[in-house]
Amino acid sequence: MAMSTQDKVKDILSLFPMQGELKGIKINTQGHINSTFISLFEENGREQRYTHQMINSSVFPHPDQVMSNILLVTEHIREKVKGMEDEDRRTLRVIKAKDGKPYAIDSDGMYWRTYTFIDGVKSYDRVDNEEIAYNLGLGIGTFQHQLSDFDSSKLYTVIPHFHDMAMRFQQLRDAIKADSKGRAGSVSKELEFLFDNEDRLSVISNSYYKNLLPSRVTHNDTKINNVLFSERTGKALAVIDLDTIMPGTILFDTGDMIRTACSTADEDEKDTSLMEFSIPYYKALYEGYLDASSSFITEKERECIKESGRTITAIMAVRFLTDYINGDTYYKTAYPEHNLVRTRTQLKLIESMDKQWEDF
Ligand code: ADP
Ligand code: GN1
Ligand code: MG
Repeated sequence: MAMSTQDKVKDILSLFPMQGELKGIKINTQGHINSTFISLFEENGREQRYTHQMINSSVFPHPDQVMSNILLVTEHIREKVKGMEDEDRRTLRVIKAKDGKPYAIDSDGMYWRTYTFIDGVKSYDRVDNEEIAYNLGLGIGTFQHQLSDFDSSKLYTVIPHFHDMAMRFQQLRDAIKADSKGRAGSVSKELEFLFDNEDRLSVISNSYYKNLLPSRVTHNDTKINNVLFSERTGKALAVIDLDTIMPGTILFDTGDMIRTACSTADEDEKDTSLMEFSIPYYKALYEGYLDASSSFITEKERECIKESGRTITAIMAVRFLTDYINGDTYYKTAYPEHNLVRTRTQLKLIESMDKQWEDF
């Protein structure tokens, strides 16, 4: 009988140097890409939790390069937060395997990594008050600031053209052409909107890939649940999910935080009438972001922040729809229409931004 992933976690634990007795393993289902587990160990009455992740090898064909990037970036941030309160919890800490590598490989050839679990935090899938939005903006701006003197030539480009809208539209066209699940015909309304608006939704992405915007170290996946907030202070403590750290424009990061923090419904809310763009959340987020970033961003970057939210929301719509048409091969899904539901919330969010564009 095939081994369950849960059993595999237990197996893989023996390759890492955790001390004490294993008290339990829980699954975390928040992310769409990796498989995440939390273990609890007890040693001499002291409890310690760890995060173990099986890296998705179809998304990241070179997990060793992903881990090289993560080690460099977390070490850089750790230096920056030395001496600060909660310094141990302000970035991920990679626990190397017993053989000294930042990952271990299981019997199926899958790569696993271990981090210390960051305790005493809250994580959100969306914002429900302006303070959270402000703190998210401040947190992402601070993260970018911490990395503003990092030499980006040290980073591997683990997913080339990750936020390249031209490539994403091409992937959508390829999916429609293949139509491997016969789904393309049922999404003509969504396709029509995207193709009708392709040019205007591609402006920021095209500008970056034509070298018209500064290239900086970019997280590339700054959705709100990739930021952990201190339970005690409410401030952003650590920006996690560092898999996609690569050179990019900081507008990709402002864009994804706007997409996920200025929306009034979840990314997979089925009732799209609940999805609106929230101007109060945007204002709070923008203020927090500028409080941390105004010293290093250019005027042109600042002017593009508003548009960056629409750009990244559109990129997600294209990617979710492409995956729906392809038969859900990229994102984790809980039911057959999941990627279509996600597409529709993103399109509704764009519509709501468009409607209120002059007001924020
Ligand atoms: P994915 O790439 O699948 O999104 P993430 O790295 O974002 O995976 O992890 C999924 C979730 O697990 C996060 O949203 C967060 O809630 C939790 N998580 C991951 N690593 C840690 C950690 N070191 N400490 C606390 N929570 C974590
Ligand atoms: C994925 O890994 P996760 O769930 O934090 C995806 C992001 C998308 C996001 C949409 C490597 O992020 O690009 O914005 O889903 N990550 C990757 O929710 O593709
Ligand atoms: Mg994540």
